[in-house]
Amino acid sequence: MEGSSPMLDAEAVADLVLLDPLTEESLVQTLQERFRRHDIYTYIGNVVISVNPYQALPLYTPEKVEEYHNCSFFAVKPHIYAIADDAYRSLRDRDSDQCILITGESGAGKTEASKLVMSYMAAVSSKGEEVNKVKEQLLQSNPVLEAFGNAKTVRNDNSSRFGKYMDIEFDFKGEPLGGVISNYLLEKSRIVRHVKGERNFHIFYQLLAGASPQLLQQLKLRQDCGHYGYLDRESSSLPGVDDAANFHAMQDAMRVIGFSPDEVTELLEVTAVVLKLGNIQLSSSFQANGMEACSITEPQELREICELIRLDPSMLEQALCTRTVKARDETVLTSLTVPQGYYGRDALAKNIYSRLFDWLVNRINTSIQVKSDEQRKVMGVLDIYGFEIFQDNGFEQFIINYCNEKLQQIFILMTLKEEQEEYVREGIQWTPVEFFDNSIICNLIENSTSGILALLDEECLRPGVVNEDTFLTKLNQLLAKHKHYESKETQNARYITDTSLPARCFRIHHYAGKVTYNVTGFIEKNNDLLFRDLSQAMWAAQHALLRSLFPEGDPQKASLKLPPTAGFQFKSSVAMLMKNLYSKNPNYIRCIKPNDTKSAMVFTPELVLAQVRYLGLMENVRVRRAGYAFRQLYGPFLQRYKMLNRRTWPRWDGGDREGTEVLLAGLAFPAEELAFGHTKIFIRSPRTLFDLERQRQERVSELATLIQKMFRGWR
Ligand code: AOV
Ligand code: MG
Repeated sequence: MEGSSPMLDAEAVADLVLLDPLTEESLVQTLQERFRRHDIYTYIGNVVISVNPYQALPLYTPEKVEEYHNCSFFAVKPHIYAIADDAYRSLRDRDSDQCILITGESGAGKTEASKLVMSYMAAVSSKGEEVNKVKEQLLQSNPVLEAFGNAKTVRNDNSSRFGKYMDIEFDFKGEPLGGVISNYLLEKSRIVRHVKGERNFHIFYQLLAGASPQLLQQLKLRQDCGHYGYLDRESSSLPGVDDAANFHAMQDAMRVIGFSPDEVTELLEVTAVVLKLGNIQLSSSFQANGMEACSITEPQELREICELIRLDPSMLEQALCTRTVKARDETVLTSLTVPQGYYGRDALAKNIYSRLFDWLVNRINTSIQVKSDEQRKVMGVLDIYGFEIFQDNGFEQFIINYCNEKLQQIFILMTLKEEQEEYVREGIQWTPVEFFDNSIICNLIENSTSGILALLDEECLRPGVVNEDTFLTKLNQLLAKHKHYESKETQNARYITDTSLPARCFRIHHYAGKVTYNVTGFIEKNNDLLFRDLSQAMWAAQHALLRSLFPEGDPQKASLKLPPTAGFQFKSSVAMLMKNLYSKNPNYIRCIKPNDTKSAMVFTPELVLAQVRYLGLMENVRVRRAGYAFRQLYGPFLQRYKMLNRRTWPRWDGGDREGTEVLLAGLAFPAEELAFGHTKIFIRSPRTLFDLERQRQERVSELATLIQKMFRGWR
């Protein structure tokens, strides 16, 4: 421990708990100064903040792995490996299940962080043929899921369009046995529509660029992206991304995971069908009875799709252009209008793809699941979309932000719980901490009778004319008094300074800021309905995989019960996730994106400040140092500072705790600044610690001068 401590550089403290004074400004400045020095990692206690460097830094070499493996958390610079190592050792040696929660906005580095954590654990756990196979399978799930679940967006060239939680399971020796992946709400609207400059999911471009001519022929595809209505010629290729190479890597990964060649073929056939559905063109014609009807103008694409899925083309044609309506005992075939036909076609494409994605996750799980029933310990890794505030926010943002609200809740509660437990363990008096409890906002959204999701479901089920306006009116009636709810209507009733709220919108005051949601599309997206004729047609296909995706298409099983809504499903899976996380010891990685241009070395303070707020970092620091900002085991503490007291320097022969007491008694700090726990010394304010450090520096130079003088004397 020579020279300055990696923790205690006053200009750029490595642990923000030691920030003095603590302001949003000083916090951002510290991150900026550290970023300038390529120190992209910073702590808040045992939380890691990671600022995306947008360049390859030499931080992840095998030597770095060695450096962090088995070292003490606070003896080395902050690093994602340090938290991974700490979590891994707690799991292995203290038998405590862990979870690693990675949050941050789009492009902040969550997915990269999750991969770094996984590869670190693979590197430090033991090696053996069987274990290596498991590790390979776990790691190779990434390229497969990224091919199907990631896409280029304006914010991130490799943006995850789904939430992912992975449990990695270990045996008692700390060797990985397998895992389970859960996925949350894939952004399936991307299949049929994407913003200019963005792309559809990677897999389509990879397939067209990387498949051999034979494979393309087998899938009845053309290599040209521009041929496909769901793709976009202009942004078909990305600088620095080799879609063809990624396709081959993805195929290799599937092989490692254990997909059979037939399974891969079936998977790609269904993928091709989705792409081809986008090329089905409809036009209107008039029936004999004078009614408008919709018909398919390009039968070639339809025929090819039906060859791929082994279905009678007339059946698919009928399902795309008409709808069976049951009236009493009669069934009547009514013709769809052209917009209805396109709506059905797109809904079908979205449904096939999102169900295919679920199938893919399940299929990977079948390979990586632990087969034996031995005792296991679990490390969960959560890589989910961060808080989003756009110009226009819809149902997707509402759902994503709800999830983040829940994660913030669990974050505050668990950090507090952990603090409290440490104080009890150390025998130190715990004084309750004031903090903002966001359960009031969670409740506004998820309460089972009066929450926004429940009211939306109610509206979706109500017979008669339902539309978003009646939904909004209902929200306004029932939530007018809620402190965190606002809309044009309710604004009149209360004194609100900001009256910029547009029509058809409501606003929620989230912990991270105010977000205005436009209700357009809420009902349709929540219902997520597929015409029954279409699911029945899919079920009738002889393609085993496709057919298995549409069990409700079986006419025998046809029930009138509506499937659960998208909101309801999401709420249930979030509740399950929270329960799972609560049962584990949390470790946090909070990612920050330093600029909007994906540039190396550019740090835009205003952008970072906004994220510091979204992530609730100030609240985090406050909770962390509500009692004592700094704590350290007696041994290392005494070692570092013993030179400040003649009774403890150069040697102290007693115990570490007594030594620390003697040392500090000689320094005359106010009594309330210090607390002596069973194994650790606690220091209340950062100032006291810096004072100690300054005195130590002075003493070090004093001693150095002394030694120099002695040298001169000898010469
Ligand atoms: P995200 O997961 O947080 O966004 P990613 O992990 O995909 O963000 O990171 C975005 C890009 O930033 C990567 O593709 C890398 O180019 C770069 N990057 C991230 N972390 C590092 C690092 N540690 N070192 C070097 N480059 C890095 V999203 O999934 O869009 O919410 O939805
Ligand atoms: Mg991601």
